[in-house]
Amino acid sequence: MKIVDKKKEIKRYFRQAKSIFIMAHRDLDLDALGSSLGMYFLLTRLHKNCYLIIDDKRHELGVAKVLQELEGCVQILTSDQVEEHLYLRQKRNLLLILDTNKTDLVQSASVLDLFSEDQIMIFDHHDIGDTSIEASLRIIDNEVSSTCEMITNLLESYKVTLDPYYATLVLAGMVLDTNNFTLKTNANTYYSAYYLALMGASSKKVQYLLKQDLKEYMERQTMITNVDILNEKIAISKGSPYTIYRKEDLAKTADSLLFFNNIELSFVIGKINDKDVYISGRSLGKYHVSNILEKLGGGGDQMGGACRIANSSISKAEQKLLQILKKEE
Ligand SMILES: [Mn+2]
Repeated sequence: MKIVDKKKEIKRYFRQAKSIFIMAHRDLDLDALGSSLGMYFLLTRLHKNCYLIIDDKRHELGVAKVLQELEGCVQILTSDQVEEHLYLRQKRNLLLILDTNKTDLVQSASVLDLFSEDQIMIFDHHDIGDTSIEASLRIIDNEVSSTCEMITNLLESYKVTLDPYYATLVLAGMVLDTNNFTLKTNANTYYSAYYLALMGASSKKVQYLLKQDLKEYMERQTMITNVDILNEKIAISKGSPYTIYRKEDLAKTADSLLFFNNIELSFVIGKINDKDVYISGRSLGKYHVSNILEKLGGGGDQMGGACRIANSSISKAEQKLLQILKKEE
């Protein structure tokens, strides 16, 4: 469903609301944060009282930079502060869920209980699943590159322009989710980037926000070198059994594997703590990642997903994955 097709309904919801709370997924990335801030400044321009709900204690590099640069410019609440900030007339509160649609992935699931279904709106580009949040307006477009692209379309329909700094943040989310306009990129994606550039979005600043940590990069490169190729099109990389990885690094490595010749599907297996092994999967579209990883208790959508295998070694997890892949082929 395209966001522009729902323009009227969105506008009606916004018109009725006094206080609007914006919540994205846990472990904010630049798409979640960029789209949240794009939405925030659109709504403040419409004279709404807005809040971002952030419970994350630690942030990835780019997100940390943005939050530091914006200190004092944005009303940020933790989930336990939401109730006291609700507008007195309950009906005029609105909760926007961005860049996820799942109960188990939002910053705080308990916040959902403070709002009724008709006070919740979802803007997302991931598939619906078992744990999707009930909301009367779910704008979910899994064809679009990023939530930031959706927000750009919304900005355009409102004819609202953002300050260059904020336009840059929205562009950063798009660059991140498309891996520099290589994944899920179509004419509308370029058009949205163009539209943000017209507002003064700076690609140089985007590059600064997306700067990486060299050590983490090298760890990912090491993982890539430990790769097996199945049927010439499925890449499976494994981390060192002595290293604890961040989930994002496993996901980024799986992203990178898709850049190589013939690879249609990629998996990266690594430890995320002493006991648990995590598998991150990515697909160019031919294979459905979540259909595969659901069999191991995970989830996701066609293009990407993950699962956690408790009390396992990397090789045990790999065996389980290989069994499923053999059936799949
Ligand atoms: Mn996203």
